Amino acid sequence: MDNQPVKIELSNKPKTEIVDMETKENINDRDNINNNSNNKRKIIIIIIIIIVIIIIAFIFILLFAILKVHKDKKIPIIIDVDEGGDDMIAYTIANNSQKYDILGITTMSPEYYVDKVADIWLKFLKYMDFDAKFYIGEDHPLVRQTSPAVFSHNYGIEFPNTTKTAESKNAVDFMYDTIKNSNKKVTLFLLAPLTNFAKVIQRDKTIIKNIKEIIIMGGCKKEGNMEMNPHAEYNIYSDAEAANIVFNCGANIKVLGTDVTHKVEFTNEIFEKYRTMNTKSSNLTYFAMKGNYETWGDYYLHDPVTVLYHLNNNIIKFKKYYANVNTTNPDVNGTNYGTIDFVLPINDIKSNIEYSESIDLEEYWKTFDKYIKKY
Ligand SMILES: [Ca+2]
Repeated sequence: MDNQPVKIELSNKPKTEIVDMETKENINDRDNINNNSNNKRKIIIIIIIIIVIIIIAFIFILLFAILKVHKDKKIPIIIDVDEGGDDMIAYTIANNSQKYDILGITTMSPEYYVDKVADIWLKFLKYMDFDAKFYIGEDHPLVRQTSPAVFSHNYGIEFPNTTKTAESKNAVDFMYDTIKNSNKKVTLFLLAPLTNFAKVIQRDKTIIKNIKEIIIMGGCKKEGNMEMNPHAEYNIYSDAEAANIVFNCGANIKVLGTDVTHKVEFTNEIFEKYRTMNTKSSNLTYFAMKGNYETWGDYYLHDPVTVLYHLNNNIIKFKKYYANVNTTNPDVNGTNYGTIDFVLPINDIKSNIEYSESIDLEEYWKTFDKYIKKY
C-alpha cells in the first residue's frame, strides 16, 4: 500500500473570502429579487394610477355628456317684459320649472322710463338669486307719440340694491343675433308691448324660420283693460302697429288675452295660501297681488298664464283667427285704436294667430302651485 498522504488541494482563496463572495452573490440575488419586486410594484402602482385617471376622466366625460343632454333637452327661450309684478311671476315660474334655457330677458317701455324698468328687474333678479342677462330695448312705440303707460312699481317688497347692470347690447340686436345664430329654434314669450320684436321682423322677416313658437299675453275680444278704449288690452293698445307686424310675421303665434286672464279670480283663500306658503316665489306672488290691489283695485296677474299654458297645455284651449289690429288715430283717445278684429279663417282668409278661447282654472291653479312651491 502506498502510504503516501492524501493530497488535499486547497483553494488559493481563503475560506472566509469564499463565504463572503457567496454572501455577496446571495445579497446581489436578493437585491435583484428585491429590485425586481420593487419594479413590479412600481409598474402595478403606475397601472393602478393610469386606471384611476382613466376612470375619473370617464366619469367626467359621462357627467359632461349627461349635463349636455340635460341642457339640450331644455327649450331655448327669450322673455320680453315690462315692469309688472305679473311679468316677474311669469319669469319665476319659467325659471323654477327648470325646463327652459333662458337666453335673456328683454324690455321695451313706452313713456321713456325703460331704464327704470331695467333697474327694478335687476333688483328683482338679485332678490330672487336668479342669474339672467337683461337687455334694454325700445323706449317708445313704432308710430304713436303718446302711450298709456304708467310706471307702477308697487311690489310690496323692498328689492335689494345691486351692482349688476343691464347688458350693453340693445335688446333688438340681442333678439336678432340670438335667434339667427341659435342651433335650436327659439321660443319667445312676449309679455309687454310688441315693439322690440316688431323691430326684429322689420329688420329681417326670414328670422322666423328659427322661431319655434311665439306666446303673447295681449289683446281681447270683449273685456279689455284700457280706459281710453274699453275694447282694447294694454300690450296691444300701447303699440298696435307693432302688434300687426308681429301677428302677420308668419310664425306660429298663440295669443292669450284678458278674456281668459280676467277669469282667474283671486279669492281670500288663495291670497292667504300664498301669504303663508313661505317660499320666495310665494312671497313675490302674495306681494304682487297685494300691490295690484292697492294700485289698481284688482288682483289680476295676466302674464303667468303664458308660461303656465306652455308647461301644461291643458290649461288653455285656442281657436284660429285672422287677427287685424286697428291702427287708425294712434294718438286720439276714445277711438278704436288697439282693438282687434277677429275673423274666422274661411276660403282665402288664412289664420295668423291662435287666440285663447277658454281656461281650465283647476289645471291653472294646480300648475301655478306646483312651480311656486318649488322655490
Ligand atoms: Ca307685462
